[in-house]
Amino acid sequence: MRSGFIAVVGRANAGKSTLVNVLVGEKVAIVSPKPQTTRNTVMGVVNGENYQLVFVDTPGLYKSSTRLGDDMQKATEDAAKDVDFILYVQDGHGGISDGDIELMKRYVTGKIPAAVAYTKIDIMPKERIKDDVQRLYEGGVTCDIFPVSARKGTNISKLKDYLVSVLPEGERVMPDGIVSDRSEKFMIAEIMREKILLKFDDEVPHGIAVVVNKFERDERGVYDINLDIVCEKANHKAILIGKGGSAIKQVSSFAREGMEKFLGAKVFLTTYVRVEEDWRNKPGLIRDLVII
Ligand SMILES: Nc1nc2c(ncn2[C@@H]2O[C@H](COP(=O)(O)OP(=O)(O)OP(=O)(O)O)[C@@H](O)[C@H]2O)c(=O)[nH]1
Ligand SMILES: [Mg+2]
Repeated sequence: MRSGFIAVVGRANAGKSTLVNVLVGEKVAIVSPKPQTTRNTVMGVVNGENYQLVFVDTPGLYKSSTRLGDDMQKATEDAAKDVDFILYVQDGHGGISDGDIELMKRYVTGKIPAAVAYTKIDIMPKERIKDDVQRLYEGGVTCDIFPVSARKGTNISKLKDYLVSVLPEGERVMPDGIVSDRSEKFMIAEIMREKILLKFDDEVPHGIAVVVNKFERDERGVYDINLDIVCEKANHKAILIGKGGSAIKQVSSFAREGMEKFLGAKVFLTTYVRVEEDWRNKPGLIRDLVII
């Protein structure tokens, strides 16, 4: 039996959460085309007959400009300290800079065994893959490198088999039947945030937090969910609500569909938008609005 924790780290928007979801075979983390989508570490568990992989998805690495951003960076650093293996995710399609190589080497140190998943190969010229891998090795990256596509599933089972083979011998570290360490309520808030990230542009989605006030299931199996969408500026509130409430109505309906899919049941959703000025720089509010 092999089992252990694998921290999945890399730059913001590299494709970490998408890769974790496809490796786990279930959606445990939200995904969006915008950087800084993931704010919390999220575990995704894969059970096999003679193995258990526990992935720890993390907030992406970036130069933060808020207190929340600093906390997220610390959460990633901490998560990468106490694991059996580090899977560093590099966006192949985005091209590799010297800065990428330096950052990668901070996690691929030899202290904790590591590998690189070089992802998004479905949207880049195949000829570049070999050159980039060569560049990483020449730049001093000393671990195995796996070109993959999470979207198309390319090399995913090869990567999974490899991860099983590098984990230590030992019993399961998580109880059977658990796919994530996060609650349904947490995922509901995240699904709302995901749809806001997808629908709104610029700085609006980055200043959003979602707080679930009510999460109840009635005797017919219908979920009654009430949540607050917290934004950091009055003009963001106006954008979120839209003309005559059209924007919030549309995004809520989109989110409700996502929640129904996730819960496998009907959802009755009510939402309320409120402002907490500059909350991303206020530790008390960060604690209340984001569980890091
Ligand atoms: N074409 C393609 N797109 C991908 C692939 N993996 C991820 N993406 C896209 O890349 C974007 C970012 O994906 P995420 O999984 O949210 O990235 P992340 O690294 O978790 O981002 P943060 O949580 O912000 O750090 C999304 O638009 C994904 O759909 C892939 O293998 N191929
Ligand atoms: Mg993510």
